[in-house]
Amino acid sequence: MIKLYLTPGTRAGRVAWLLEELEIEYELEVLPFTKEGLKSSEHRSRHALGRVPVIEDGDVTIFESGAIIQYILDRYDSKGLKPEISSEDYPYYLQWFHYCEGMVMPPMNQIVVQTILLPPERRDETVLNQAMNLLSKSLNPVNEYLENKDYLIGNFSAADCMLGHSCYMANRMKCVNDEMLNIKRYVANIEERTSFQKAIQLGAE
Ligand SMILES: N[C@@H](CCC(=O)N[C@@H](CS)C(=O)NCC(=O)O)C(=O)O
Repeated sequence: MIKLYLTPGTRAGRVAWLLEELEIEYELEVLPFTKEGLKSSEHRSRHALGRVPVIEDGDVTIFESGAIIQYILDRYDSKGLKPEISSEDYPYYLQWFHYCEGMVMPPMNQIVVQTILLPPERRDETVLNQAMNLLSKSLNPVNEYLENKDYLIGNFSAADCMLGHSCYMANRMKCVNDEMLNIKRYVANIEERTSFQKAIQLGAE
């Protein structure tokens, strides 16, 4: 059985969300967002940087949310959450799947560092403003693409577990401005999904 190492409120929610959508049974280990929780030698043996998500599946231990999601889709029944390679949707599925960690998360990471992780005396407003600006620019093409769409690809796909989760987080951090109506609507669609609700509540009880 897959074992998922998850810290509440993090990217690990993407993997939990996919597992819930696919109705795959999994074991959960919740690690607190603390030095003891993530930087223990035990967790560093799974991920050298002491980060989440990580999954174990038999002899396999794998990290990186995107890689984990692809792995699960390829090794388990993907239930149509990944378009066929020959389909018209496939290139755009790949594009948005990777746009998440490639373009949206770098400024988001910086915003988290500058607003939460650094002690107030080490925060830099210029760096924060640059990151906010870059995040907004990175979200613009997503907002445009979502015009007249409920989800990125078809009725729902694993690209939503990646980029949709980032849009949800950006919105929670008040980084989606009021003009990005399509992203606001998209996040509302995501929030209605039972699997998403379950995934983001994990470890919070
Ligand atoms: N690109 C990685 C990023 C992993 C990552 O940075 N995870 C964060 C949580 S969202 C983490 O574990 N942070 C702990 C730390 O920075 O010490 C992925 O997509 O899995």
